[in-house]
Amino acid sequence: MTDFLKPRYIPMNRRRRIYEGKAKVLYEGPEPGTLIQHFKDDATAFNSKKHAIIDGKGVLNNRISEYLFQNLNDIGVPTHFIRRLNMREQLIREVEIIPLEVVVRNVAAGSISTRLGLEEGTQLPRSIVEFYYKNDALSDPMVSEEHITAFGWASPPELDDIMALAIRVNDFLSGLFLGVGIRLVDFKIECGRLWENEMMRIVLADEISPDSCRLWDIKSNDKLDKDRFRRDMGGLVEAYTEVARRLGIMNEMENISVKGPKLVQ
Ligand code: AIR
Ligand code: ASP
Repeated sequence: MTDFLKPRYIPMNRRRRIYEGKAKVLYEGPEPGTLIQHFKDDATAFNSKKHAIIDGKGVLNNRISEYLFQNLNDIGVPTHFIRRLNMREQLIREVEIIPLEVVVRNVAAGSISTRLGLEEGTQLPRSIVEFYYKNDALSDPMVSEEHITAFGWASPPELDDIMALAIRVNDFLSGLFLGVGIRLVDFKIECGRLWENEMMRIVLADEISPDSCRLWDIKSNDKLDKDRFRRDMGGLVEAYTEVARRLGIMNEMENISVKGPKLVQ
């Protein structure tokens, strides 16, 4: 093969790091307009006041997020996801991230319960979309559409697209999780601007995983998400593994939480 036709393999330590977040790293991708999204084992909560390394979490989130994004791609929801590359990494399209955390809630839990005095587990009258300004220094404050358009974080038509995307993702994922005995209580998404030629569209970016959703077992109400870490309940990897198992994506990673010497039988 002539040299320029060979796939460009960049050793991990020589890749250009574009951005490092709390749970993920973005590296330059193999083609212009692509990035590699790497899932770390870091868990943080309460704006990084609480931090731990949880072996295997990154592998699980990479696999679960791949599954959910691929399913969303398949029903025509535009996302940044191209394909999973390996245990911890996926190839994505480079987008300009809109600095909002878009939260969709079906059942009261977490900050809405605290803010409005709603008992956790109360069904909301309808799905509610909330916006938070993505800014660690300010602890991601809640903002309204007025703030978003006045400060130019997103234009009114972009905000319409973001809302429609968020509702579509909620409808699809609620059904998908219900089918495997899980209630989608709430979740957070991030959106980005993707340019193709002269056209721009809003696409789903970042990840969707038990780090960014509240997932409760339908029957027992057991928490299968990051609240296990936030609330010191333990069993996080076991819970994420259970989500992966129910989604039918466990196969090659049965033993990811097993570290150190293994008993040979
Ligand atoms: N979320 C918000 N910021 C970061 C994340 N992961 C997610 C939570 C929860 C939802 O958004 O994981 O699923 C609402 O969070 P809260 O704390 O506002 O109740
Ligand atoms: N905001 C994120 C969470 O609580 C992480 C963090 O605050 O460090 O899920």
